[in-house]
Amino acid sequence: MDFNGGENTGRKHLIAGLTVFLVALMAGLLVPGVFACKITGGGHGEVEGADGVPAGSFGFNVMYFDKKGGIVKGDLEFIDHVTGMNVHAWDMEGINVWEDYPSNKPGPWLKGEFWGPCSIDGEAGHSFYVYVEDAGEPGVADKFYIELDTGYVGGSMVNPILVGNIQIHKVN
Ligand SMILES: [Ca+2]
Repeated sequence: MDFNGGENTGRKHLIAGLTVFLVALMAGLLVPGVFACKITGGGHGEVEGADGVPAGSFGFNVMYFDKKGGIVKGDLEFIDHVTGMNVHAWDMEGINVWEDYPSNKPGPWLKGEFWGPCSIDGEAGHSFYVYVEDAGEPGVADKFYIELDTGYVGGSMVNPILVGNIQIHKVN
């Protein structure tokens, strides 16, 4: 019998389990009584001039955990494929997540927003605001809306995204 080998395997499993736990802890999903939220999404929304074709691609991952100083972290990439404009944000300023229509079944839907500084076509010093809705899986009724300090608006607060999914997690 190779007791050392068995011990190493057990240790590897323990380390793997601890890693999963720590990642979940960092995401704030295993701590009741502590407010935490996380919004992730990827897909295509509508943009002006695209005539309903999926032409506004977005990808983001934003989270907040009220321990550890309560810092909002995440990044966002948005590309308008009609104009070629590229928006990039890696320094989040704020995030909100709330439930709407709590009596609706199979709801509730979760809604969220996040904002911060961004670059537009590589030019720093801009800012963005994003509003999203998670209406379940798959993301056929989810919504994505982005507004920039330049006055640009992409996606929609009314019409669902054309491709993709938004996921909102909230713990408190
Ligand atoms: Ca969804």
